Amino acid sequence: MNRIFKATILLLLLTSGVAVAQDRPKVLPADQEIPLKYGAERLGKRQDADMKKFRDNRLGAFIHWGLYAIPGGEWNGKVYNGAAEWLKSWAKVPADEWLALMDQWNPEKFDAKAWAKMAKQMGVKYVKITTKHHEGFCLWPSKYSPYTVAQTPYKKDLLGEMVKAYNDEGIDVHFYFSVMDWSHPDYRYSIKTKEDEEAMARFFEFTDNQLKELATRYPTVKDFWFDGTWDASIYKNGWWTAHVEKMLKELIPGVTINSRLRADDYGKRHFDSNGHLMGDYESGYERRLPDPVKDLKVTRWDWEACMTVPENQWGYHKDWSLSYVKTPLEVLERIVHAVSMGGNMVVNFGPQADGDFRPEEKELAKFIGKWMDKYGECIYGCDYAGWDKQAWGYYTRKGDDVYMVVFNAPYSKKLTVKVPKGTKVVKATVLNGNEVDVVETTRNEYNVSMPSRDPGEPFVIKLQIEKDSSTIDKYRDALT
Ligand code: H76
Repeated sequence: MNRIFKATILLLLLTSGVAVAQDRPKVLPADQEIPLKYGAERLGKRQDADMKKFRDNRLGAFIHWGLYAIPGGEWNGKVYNGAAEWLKSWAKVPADEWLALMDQWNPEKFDAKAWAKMAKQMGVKYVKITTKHHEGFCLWPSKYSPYTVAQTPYKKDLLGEMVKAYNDEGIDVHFYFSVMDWSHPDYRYSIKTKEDEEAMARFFEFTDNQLKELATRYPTVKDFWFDGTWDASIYKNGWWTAHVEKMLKELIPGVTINSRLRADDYGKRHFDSNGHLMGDYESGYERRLPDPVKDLKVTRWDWEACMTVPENQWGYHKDWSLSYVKTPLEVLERIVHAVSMGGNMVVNFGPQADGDFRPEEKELAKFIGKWMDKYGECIYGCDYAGWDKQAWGYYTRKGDDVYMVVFNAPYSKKLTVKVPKGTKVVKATVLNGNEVDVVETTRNEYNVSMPSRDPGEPFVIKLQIEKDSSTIDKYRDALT
């Protein structure tokens, strides 16, 4: 009986797939580590100024813009519910037919300055732009591909316009780049023959050229975020992923690279065979947040999550009624939740083919911006606080300032705060508001009074703390 029960539980765990956080490799004791040529280049977080900036930015926007915005999820009269940027694959459209969409690429309403203004108003500190998604269409006039914006009626360098406009607003630009390229005849999913090997060698050279081109044409780029790196042809060539990281870091000092690019000598992705993160930050959290225990316990590294607003639409899809669409408040909660666990959050936008944003996205950007304007202090430059999570919401922290971000106001109007031993709360102030009462109820526990606020808006209370010399400031598991 017991055995059957255990087997059932195991089966449930195994089959629940995505719901179970991916297992982290164990970090081996140093003397048991396997020597690797293409493993992690460093242990622990990068602490240089560029990485700090990446981390302090905390809130970013994703822009998924390419030919897929034209059909918007519909092909030959049929609407596909799958991700719009994958429509070529869902509807089995041959590459030449798909790439013929280039003749229709002419975003007349595109206004880089207006886009940058929108991002600025939303409070994002960086924007990740799809320079080239899986379809292969390049938003810059790449001299290595016939499928670029230069060969469309629009003609101009869209990427260049964006980089300039965002940078002019003080917003960092990150490049999304899909290695997998459906437009390129030399791309292989796996290597089975000598011919495949030769084709893939040419493909790597082509990709290197495009990356060098991006890095030299747009030297203010701060980050490369690689995608489409999950095929055997790439992860079995870990040397190439290590080479790309090195090449970009030589071309752009300080640039950051996501873990998704990387594979080691044995084809291990993200984390090498010794359990160490490759690249500068973990980028496995797509449409989900890390599990604070399973994912973040082993060691602490930088990470960035990204999320769609509907369930799974990155590129523009004409029908958002086909899946649940997160409310602006839900999006906000995920941003705060990410920062409370020590990560960054990137919110996705899929602009229309005409260069405008759909009304839902404009509204979302406004909502987030309004809140960030008032309460951004608890997001930018903030980190995991190391205090036990309470049901009212999330803590973030900047040095000795601890922020309570209250999403669920309790009926009692008292917000419980449990502090680590040796820590005292000496003052509580509502951000943009008044001081509120703090009463010590029992050892290491306080009640913070709720201010009277608009119940529809999460608010923030800043706690000033004092620590005695016995306090050891160490990270604890962020049980959320
Ligand atoms: C799967 C996949 C891709 N990764 C996301 C960030 C989107 O670009 C999606 O198409």
